[in-house]
Amino acid sequence: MMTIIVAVAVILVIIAGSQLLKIAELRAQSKGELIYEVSEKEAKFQGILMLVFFISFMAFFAWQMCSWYGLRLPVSASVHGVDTDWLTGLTYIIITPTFILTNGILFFFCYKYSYSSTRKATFFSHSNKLEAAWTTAPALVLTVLILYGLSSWNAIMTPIPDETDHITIELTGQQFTWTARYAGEDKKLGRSHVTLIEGVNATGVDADDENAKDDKIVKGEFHLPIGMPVQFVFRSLDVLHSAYFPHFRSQMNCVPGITTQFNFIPTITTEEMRKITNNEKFNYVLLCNKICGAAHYNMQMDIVVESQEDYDKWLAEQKTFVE
Ligand SMILES: [Cu+2]
Repeated sequence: MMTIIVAVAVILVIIAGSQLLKIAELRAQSKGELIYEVSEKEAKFQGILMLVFFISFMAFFAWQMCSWYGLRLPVSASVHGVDTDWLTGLTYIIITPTFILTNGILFFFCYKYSYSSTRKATFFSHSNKLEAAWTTAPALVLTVLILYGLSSWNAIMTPIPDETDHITIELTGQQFTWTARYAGEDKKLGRSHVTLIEGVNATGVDADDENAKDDKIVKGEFHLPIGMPVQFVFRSLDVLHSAYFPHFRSQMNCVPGITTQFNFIPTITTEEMRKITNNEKFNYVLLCNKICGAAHYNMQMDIVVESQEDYDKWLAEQKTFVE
């Protein structure tokens, strides 16, 4: 009943409003006023509002840059990350002035060329020169950015060949934890399948596979030796997760049923990064960057980057999958 009353009231208000408008129109017409014409004064006022909006928006932009600049990530701790940061910086150097200039002109013209009864607009339909200029310039800039981006992408997405010295780590995501598996001496991860998940074998490693015998499974935190290429392989046991390494500028989806991969070379140890960030408690982290459920925010694992010596010592303490 209440709904019907509200609906009727809304309809009545609309009808009353339209009747009032009609009365106003009739009154204006009877006085000989041009009711649909925007006056110069109104147009100028709109133009000033446009300028005020643009200036406030730019002030807000500047304020954000100043007050949040310090919240950026520290210097990249991987080889390719330096390239990625450089590319991001270059992109900002190109798009920031372009954005300010084009929008500045747009809003200023709204003000400067607001309606005037004494001025007639120029009719300008086409210019091949202008078309060519504004097609070529962005095309050139984008080609440079994309080619540079592709070369960085290929560097981390091409699997490390067997003959290159490296370590292989498999990261398995499941609600809401990560498990790391080191490939061991043979540098080959043993087979694994979800159907083999049972009891302590939480990621379904095939114990009968020769390659699996020296695999080491690690929870809580995992270690990386500095300067060593690390081949990562990703799996998921339930839903989509995303392995995000903010300090190494890397991220890859973990997809149920398939493996994904990338590699990077860590360049700064945890100790060094603590000095750089002036934060004794600093730790590299692996985060989940796909909202995967209620405790998604807590799905993380610490990463320790250390010297080869310390890494070897740590790895020797870890148990192999098959004792
Ligand atoms: Cu997740």
